[in-house]
Amino acid sequence: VLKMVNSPDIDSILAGNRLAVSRALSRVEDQTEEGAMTLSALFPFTGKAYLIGITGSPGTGKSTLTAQLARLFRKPPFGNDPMKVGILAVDPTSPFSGGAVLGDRVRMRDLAGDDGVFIRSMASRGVLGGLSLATSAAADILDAAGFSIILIETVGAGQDDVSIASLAHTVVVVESPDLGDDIQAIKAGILEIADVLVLNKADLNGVARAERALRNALDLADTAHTYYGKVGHQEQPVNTKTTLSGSWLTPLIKTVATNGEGVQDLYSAILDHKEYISKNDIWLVKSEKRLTEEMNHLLRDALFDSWWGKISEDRYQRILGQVLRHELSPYQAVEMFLKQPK
Ligand SMILES: Nc1nc2c(ncn2[C@@H]2O[C@H](COP(=O)(O)OP(=O)(O)O)[C@@H](O)[C@H]2O)c(=O)[nH]1
Ligand SMILES: [Mg+2]
Repeated sequence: VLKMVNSPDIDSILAGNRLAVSRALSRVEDQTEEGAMTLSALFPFTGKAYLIGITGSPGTGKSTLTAQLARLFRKPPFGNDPMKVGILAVDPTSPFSGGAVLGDRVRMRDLAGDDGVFIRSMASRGVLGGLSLATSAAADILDAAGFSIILIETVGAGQDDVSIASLAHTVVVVESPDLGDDIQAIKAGILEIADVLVLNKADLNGVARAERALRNALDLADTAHTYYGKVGHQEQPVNTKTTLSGSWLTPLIKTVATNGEGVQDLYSAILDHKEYISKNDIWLVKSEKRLTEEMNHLLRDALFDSWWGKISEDRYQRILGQVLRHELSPYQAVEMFLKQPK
């Protein structure tokens, strides 16, 4: 049976009260029991928001692009009642007092005055798995508070990529030509999770070379697609967004986030992907997969905690000693712990 949190609190969050939202975000970030209760009370009101992941190496221009996209989502065609936009900046490499966060704040300063925009930096507080759960929880709170577009900026860092792929409906992978000789996505294999691929900093030298490398990689991944942005080319945009069999083709969009060039194309490509996943029931499949993974993750943690608590320190040390002396294999040790914890 769930203990209920203060219901005026829940009502304030549902009404979009910024202070209440902010407090709830802190609670889930600190992974308190109150945070878990808040999430449970809000859960029936979640599942409506469109989650867009913006991922890529540090310095590729994710924050600048995110701010530009937020501005577009706040404009018509959504008319007099533009959608509310939540921004979650997740950076496990930089503590909250770090320069990157400050930089992001400055870049997003003009958005900060907009009541329909909520910006939150989430810094690392422990393990990566914990951070991805906290990000998912933060997205749920913003969702319940009526933010229908949620932009999640994450640094491409191994495990984190995978979790953004299962959290977001649409994943935008950002590259730039100034990262050295190799394009990062090809090395790290993050092209696989890209629904939309962006080559930002299209104003810099080396953009043609980077573009060729990315197109080759897309070709190899059998998702070749020429969906040209408007920056620096003469070719006509090709409007084929899917293969003949109907699967999504990852477009490559060139942008200059600092002056907004190509950002409208990026925005259109994101909305195309949204339409594609909505039409093909992929939206539903993704949402179900996310919830399944989340429940399994919590279940694993809870089972671990409860078993760990049952094993006596004495017995643990004794069996560990036997393993270290090669008298027991680690497999046998685990079997013994499970059969008889004390
Ligand atoms: N020349 C150029 N610089 C850019 C562009 N986009 C971002 N930057 C700059 O690159 C730096 C890193 O940008 P930021 O958005 O913080 O990257 P993030 O680390 O991926 O979030 C900043 O100094 C930006 O002003 C671009 O399109 N062209
Ligand atoms: Mg950033």
